[in-house]
Amino acid sequence: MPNLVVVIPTINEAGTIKALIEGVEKHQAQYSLHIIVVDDGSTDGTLETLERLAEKHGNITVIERERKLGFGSAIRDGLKAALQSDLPPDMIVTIDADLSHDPEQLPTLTGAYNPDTIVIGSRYVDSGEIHGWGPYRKLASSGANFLVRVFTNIPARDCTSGYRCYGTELVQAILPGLESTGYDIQIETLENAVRRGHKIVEVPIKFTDRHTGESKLNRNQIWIFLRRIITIFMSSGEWRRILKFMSVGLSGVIVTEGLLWLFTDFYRVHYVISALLSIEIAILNNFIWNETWTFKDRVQGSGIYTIQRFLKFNISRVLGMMISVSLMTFFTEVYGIHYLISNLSAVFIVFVINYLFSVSYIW
Ligand SMILES: Nc1nc2c(ncn2[C@@H]2O[C@H](COP(=O)(O)OP(=O)(O)OP(=O)(O)O)[C@@H](O)[C@H]2O)c(=O)[nH]1
Ligand SMILES: [Mg+2]
Repeated sequence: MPNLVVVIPTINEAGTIKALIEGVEKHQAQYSLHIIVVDDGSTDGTLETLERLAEKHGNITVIERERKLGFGSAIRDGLKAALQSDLPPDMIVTIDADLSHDPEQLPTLTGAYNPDTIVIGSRYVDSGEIHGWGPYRKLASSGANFLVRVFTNIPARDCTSGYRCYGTELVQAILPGLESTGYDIQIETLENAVRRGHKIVEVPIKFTDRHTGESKLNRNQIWIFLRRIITIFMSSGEWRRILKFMSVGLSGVIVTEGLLWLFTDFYRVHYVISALLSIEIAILNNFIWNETWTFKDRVQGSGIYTIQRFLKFNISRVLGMMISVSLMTFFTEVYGIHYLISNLSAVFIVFVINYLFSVSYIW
């Protein structure tokens, strides 16, 4: 039977903590189970409920902290305590206390366990579900994950999910380097793991919005999260990808101009045909460089998947050119901007769109 420690951060979760813990305890037959609750000064009866549950089950430790020290800090303290448990854990699961994460799905997460892996209970893989979120929460969550995808090298769809199963070796490796006190701990853990060559696996979960209790997620956390993305973007060298993408774009311009000259002046092809031919060859040139250099580490699948990526790339470039010409015409005709400046602005806008599209939908 594997040793499992379940870490639960809480502040005022009296409405759900009992059901959650009973739900976890149901799996007693499957694991040698230990539960660690990290509470930040609950005043609604959470602690009293926990006391009763601890007496009943005998495998619950409550770390009582006097005031709100932050979600990330609670997770770090929970992981640290898990490593120091009497029975050294094989794996450590983190789960929210508000029943958004279904304890029934614990075996789904631990089933994908590996000592050097983080298993994410994911809402954004096939069969993943979200119940009860309005459009604003959906947009905020997708937006956060989109930014992580674009600006970091974390290969996961649901980087903000807190339902996870960590291999113990992995926690031992990454814990000393963690510093987040807020919700940004979610991406800090993933980035640290990726940097050390550990793996990330996602399994589908059903996520349900909290029915009781108050959300602890405030606006301030959004800025802290964005700051963490920028820190990772700079420190992981992810910014180099943009420079690579830019140089590939420039190589495409050189290829187009060179071939245009060659076909038109040397082979006497009509310059419009030459242009079409050279543009298509330049697209192929750019694709090959991006596939084998810019996004080499993100390439998933070969053969038919490479062809699919090429088709997406090809279509996006043709659309990009059309947008570019339309924008240039618009800036020049409607705003009376000089056509060279219009062109430069259009090229810049399309470059940004192309990059975002490439990084999020192609590679
Ligand atoms: N100990 C501790 N626990 C926290 C802190 N902030 C949040 N939590 C707990 O962490 C879990 C996740 O917090 P939630 O408020 O549910 O955050 P969320 O799921 O992003 O937001 P909602 O959608 O409103 O539920 C819950 O169990 C909280 O009680 C904190 O500062 N300290
Ligand atoms: Mg919640």
